[in-house]
Amino acid sequence: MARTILPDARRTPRFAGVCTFCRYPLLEAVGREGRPVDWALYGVPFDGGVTYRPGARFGPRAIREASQYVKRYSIEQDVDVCEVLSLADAGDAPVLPYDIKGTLEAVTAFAKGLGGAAIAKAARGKAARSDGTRLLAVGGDHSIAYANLRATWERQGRPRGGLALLHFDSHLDTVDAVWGEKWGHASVFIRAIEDGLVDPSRMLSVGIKGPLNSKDDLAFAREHGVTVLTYEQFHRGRAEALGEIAAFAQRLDGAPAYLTFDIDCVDPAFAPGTGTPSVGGFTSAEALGVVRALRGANVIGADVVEVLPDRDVGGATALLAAHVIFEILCLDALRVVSGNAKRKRR
Ligand SMILES: [Mn+2]
Repeated sequence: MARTILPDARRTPRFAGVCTFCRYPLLEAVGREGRPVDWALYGVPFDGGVTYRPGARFGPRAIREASQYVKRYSIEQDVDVCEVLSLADAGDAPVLPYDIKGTLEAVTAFAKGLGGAAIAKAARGKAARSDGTRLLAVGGDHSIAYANLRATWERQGRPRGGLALLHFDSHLDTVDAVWGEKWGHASVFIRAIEDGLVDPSRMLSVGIKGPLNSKDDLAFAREHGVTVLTYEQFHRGRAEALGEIAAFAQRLDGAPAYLTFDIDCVDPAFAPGTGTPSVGGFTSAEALGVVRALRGANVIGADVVEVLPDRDVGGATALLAAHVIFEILCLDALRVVSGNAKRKRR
């Protein structure tokens, strides 16, 4: 029996019904076959952390709407996410539109309570996965990643040294403060590293492009040993860059890794609906390809952020974000399948 029961598209067509992410059931509606869920997807309708154009608070709704036509089987990865994983939409986290820090605390508390028991505690349980519910946050601006990262890290039993981070973005998001604000969307990873949630020596930033404020913008990443792969490096040698991404994932050797995907790493020609656009980036196909290249990574939490529907054209950006979510879930489904295959062989 499939772990995720979808509405039958022949009875309830994809254009009918109440929108949830990819038509996954609402968390409270998940039947016994799917408990505890493997992934709780939730929206964070917050854009109080932006430094340029606001509007990403409408991202979760737009992505839910765009995700109705995301199907369940991946040709490229040869995996059916609904067969393998129990997936649910947990609704939206509470936000305080005038308060970044307060929002991050509220979202963290919400996310910590979602789905099955924390991974460390659930290790002895008899759940299909036996390691609890993983969290996928849909933004919102990038500041919300801190909350989902913190909740994930805590549910992992606060691993010392922090989680590995697979980061797709135009920007490094390691600016100490903007206008005196230390929790905005440009400062997420400096805070996450300072607070021990992320291990910078196991952080990969993919798709970085300029122009930057100054050369100093790169200093924090360089000094802390972050691996940076710019879009231009990818563009000049695609096979080599994909190999580098795959090798990075392999080197993690199953260690828990968090994936954060800022849609602005995609060229605004393909993803115009974003708040801090930067020209010359991944095509839609390339964006899916770089996520697929992480095959084998143990993704224990993720976010997809910075979709700004008011600037979107024909819903292209929200649609791409929905497909990026699918690709992230495929990575985890693949790991489950390969883990099951190994157990059978023994
Ligand atoms: Mn970002």
